Amino acid sequence: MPFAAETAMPEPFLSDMVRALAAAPHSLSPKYFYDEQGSRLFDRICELPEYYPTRCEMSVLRACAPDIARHIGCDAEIVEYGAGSLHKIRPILDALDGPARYLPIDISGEHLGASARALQEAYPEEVLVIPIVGDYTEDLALPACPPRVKRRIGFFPGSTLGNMHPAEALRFLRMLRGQLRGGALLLGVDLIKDPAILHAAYNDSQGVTAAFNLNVLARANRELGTDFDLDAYAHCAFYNAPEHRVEMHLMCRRPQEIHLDGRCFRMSQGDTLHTENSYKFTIGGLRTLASEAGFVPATVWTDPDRMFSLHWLEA
Ligand code: AVI
Repeated sequence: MPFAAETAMPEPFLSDMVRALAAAPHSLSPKYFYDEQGSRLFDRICELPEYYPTRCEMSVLRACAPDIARHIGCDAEIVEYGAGSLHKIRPILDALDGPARYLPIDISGEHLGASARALQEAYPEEVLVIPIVGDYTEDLALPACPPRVKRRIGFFPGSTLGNMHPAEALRFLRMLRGQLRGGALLLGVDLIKDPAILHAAYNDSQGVTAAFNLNVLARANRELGTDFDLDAYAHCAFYNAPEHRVEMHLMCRRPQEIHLDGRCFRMSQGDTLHTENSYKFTIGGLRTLASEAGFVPATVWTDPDRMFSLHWLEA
């Protein structure tokens, strides 16, 4: 769950949706995918045969855990940004040699609390779990490290960085560097590959990604009282090669009138609502971006087919 359901703080869904409908081209932040229903659909996406990123990243984490654990060392504090269900930290905790503090940050307090309790029970000696409810994209004040903690290590898996525009990604990485100075960031990003593989990953045969995309309109109908006709929109996802990104849109199949907040908006046949960018990286490109943000790029781990990469960036 990359951007978690907003149980902790309200977001300006109404004003962002008004803006998206009023201005052409129409575009909305992907953070609005992740209400309860959207988060469930995203969990299903991660299990799909065509959606390789989660599987490939987990395989790298498992295979390289001993080396990653050596980089982390003992008496470290690990901060996971947008931690969700706390699955990806487990291979690392299994390999760590010595106690650690683990601070998962997520905006969905209830889900985070339950996941943190389960993790603490599974690793009673190895780790102290300190969940932090908040929006990790904001510069949160993290609790001070106790004296025995040697370094703070950030963990940002899942290629969620790819859902940010490059300027936003740079700003975000700069903020992380400030929080992690003297430590490091373990960052997972998806790599550029055969467009056919990318196309299949975002156009799965079971239609789960289509349902995930369309759910943002269903969510608007539920929460904002809009009257989107879901049958009038088609899921549309394609690789934009010059921009190195998969784009997701909802394409209007016939002219629509949408009512929101006392206003009426029109969409014509063929108009789209741009709902997500998923940038793909080269290893060199990511290292350049990280350097611009003030990190010193070091070790890179990938799967044998170089589908996905994990980067150790000294802060
Ligand atoms: C969360 N994020 C990295 C996913 C991605 O691949 O960009 C979200 C997603 N969108 C469609 N499928 C998965």
